[in-house]
Amino acid sequence: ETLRTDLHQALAEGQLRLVYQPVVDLALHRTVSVEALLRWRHPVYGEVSPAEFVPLAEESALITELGRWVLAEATATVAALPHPDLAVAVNVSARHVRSGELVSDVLQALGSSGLSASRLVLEITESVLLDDEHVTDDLAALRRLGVRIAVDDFGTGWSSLAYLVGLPIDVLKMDRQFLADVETDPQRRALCSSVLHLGTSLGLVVVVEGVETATELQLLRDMGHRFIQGYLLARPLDEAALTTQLPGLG
Ligand code: G
Ligand code: G
Ligand code: MN
Ligand code: NA
Repeated sequence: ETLRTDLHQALAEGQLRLVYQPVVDLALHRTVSVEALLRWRHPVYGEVSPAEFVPLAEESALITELGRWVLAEATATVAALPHPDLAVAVNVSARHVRSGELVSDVLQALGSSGLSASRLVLEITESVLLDDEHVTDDLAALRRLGVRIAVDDFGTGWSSLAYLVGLPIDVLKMDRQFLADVETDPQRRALCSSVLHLGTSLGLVVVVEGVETATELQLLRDMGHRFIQGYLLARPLDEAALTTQLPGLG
């Protein structure tokens, strides 16, 4: 409860920052985008995880304010880098997507930063896509501007892929769960490979998240998979490290 009050202050007093985790293209051997991830150093409690404070912010309109700050900060930071093709992915909370203010907030961030729309990816969770038409209309409008839409924390089922057909999306981010047991279980491996190929053949960019071991990486390479993110390749980097430590870029 006190944490939520403190969060208002955190925004005002600059206690929040973003770190950026690379997404690597295995075919081109380079970083193609970075995912912006929120960090909060609380003056008393120290580092508080967004897994803890984002849900608190989501209970009120504070999440929209937080989302605007993240959009502004991430677009400005990446626009200022000496990497003209690097994209940035921003996590957008369900409540912000549903607020009806996302399109204008994105336009504002792009306008202020000078970042081209094609370099911005918005990560949303799949449940938001099943909402009403207002949400899909807004997402379609963002795509017409050139912004890409990613489905975050995507699961493993064929059925869920089927209902995504026709929705205004560009990227699938496979949850780390998707890699569970692929090293040891041939059936899990076959499922993983099939879903990756199906997603790709539907015209989507598929990113596998949470790649932690060299064996997982090799399996994904053997499947012909291209886009991965995870501690094995790079941890989230602070802004200063972005100019020097991007795999295959700096
Ligand atoms: O970075 P980390 O693994 O601690 O993130 C934990 C959770 O918080 C993840 O679900 C992630 O998507 C979410 N998260 C991180 N940064 C942001 C952000 O800027 N906005 C929103 N809405 N969620 C975020
Ligand atoms: O929900 P979302 O996918 O946005 O959350 C991303 C979260 O995953 C962040 O908190 C980030 O710190 C975390 N993360 C990034 N790479 C790895 C990894 O290789 N393993 C694990 N366990 N978590 C990771
Ligand atoms: Mn994400
Ligand atoms: Na995810």
